[in-house]
Formats: sequence, C-alpha cells, structure tokens
Amino acid sequence: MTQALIVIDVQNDFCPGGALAVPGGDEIVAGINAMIPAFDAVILTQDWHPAGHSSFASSHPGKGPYEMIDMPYGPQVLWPDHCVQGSEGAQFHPDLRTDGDLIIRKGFRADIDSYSAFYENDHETPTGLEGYLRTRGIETLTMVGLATDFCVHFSAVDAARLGFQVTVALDHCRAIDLDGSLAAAMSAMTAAGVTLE
Ligand code: VGL
Ligand code: ZN
Repeated sequence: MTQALIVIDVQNDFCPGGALAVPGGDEIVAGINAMIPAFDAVILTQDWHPAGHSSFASSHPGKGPYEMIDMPYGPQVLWPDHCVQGSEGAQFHPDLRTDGDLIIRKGFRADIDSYSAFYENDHETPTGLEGYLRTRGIETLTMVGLATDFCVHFSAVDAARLGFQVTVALDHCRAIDLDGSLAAAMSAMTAAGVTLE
C-alpha cells in the first residue's frame, strides 16, 4: 500500500509573526519533519495568491479581515493579505523539510480562493492533485499542517469524497478557530469518513 503524507500550507504567513498567523503554527514543524521517513510519498501544498487576490479584505473597499462576502461560488471569508506569490510570507517555514516529491500551489487564480488541495472553492475546479495521486497508485493519505479548520479540513473532506482513505493527524495541525470553525470542521471531517487521530 502506497501511503502519502500531505503537508498543508506550513508557510511563514501562517506561523507566528506572519500575516495570517495561526496560533502555534510553528510548533508542528519538527514533528512533521520526523514523520516524513515513514511515508512512500510526500506532497506539500503552498498557498500562492497573486497580489490583489479576491480573498483579501484589502481588495474589497469597506470590508475588513475576517468579514464574509458572497462570491459567485458561495460565501467567502475575507483574509488579511497573505501568501503573496514570491513573498517571504509565502515561503515554507525555514525549518520544514521541503525535499518531498511534489509541491502543489493553490489559490493562484485572482477570482477564486482555494482551501482544498484538490478543488478550488467552487468545489469543481480541480488542482490536479487527484490525478497525480491516482497515477502513482496512492490510496492512503495522512494530512498534517495549517490550518486544521480551513485548508486541512477542506482537503481532507475532498480526499475522502474522492475515495481516498484519509487520516488527519491532529497533533501535527493547528487551527485558526473563527466563529466555531474548528468544531464545524471536526464534525464535517468525521461525517465525511476522515479518521481523526
Ligand atoms: C488558509 C485561510 C486562507 C489555510 C489559506 O491554509 O488554512 N486559510 N488561506
Ligand atoms: Zn489563502
């Protein structure tokens, strides 16, 4: 059985001092590095937005970070500017092992956000990760990274719906926890058949 570790968005902007810092985001780096040798494949994702991205509050006059707006594809949280392509904030945490097999970048289209590693937030535009995993014969995924309630959550639910066997290693994740988003994410992952450990 080919087992893959999917390391979600362990980037400077999601760590303390970053633009969209997740509390304790940097605490998971050493543990993730230690997991890597046990896997047949290691895939990292990188949030990778153009300047002026539609998920940034700064792109919507009169709106502030963490407010909601309606996008053509549904409701969207507005974020501080983060993970701008090529910026220091978009780089992986400097201590993270990045010698994995594939780095998949997401959120690069100006008009649509992408939390999931599999589909953009319209839930229908694929990133290509499914095809990569299937053509390598990978059926079992362990997910770790940032943030538990956004990109890890949507990646895990999409992967389970696509038929992968998915475990989220919660000790190796940290959450934003906005208005109950962590509890909602845990319920959604459980309902989708994701193993939480
Ligand atoms: C993320 C908010 C905006 C994440 C990415 O990686 O969870 N959250 N962009
Ligand atoms: Zn983002």
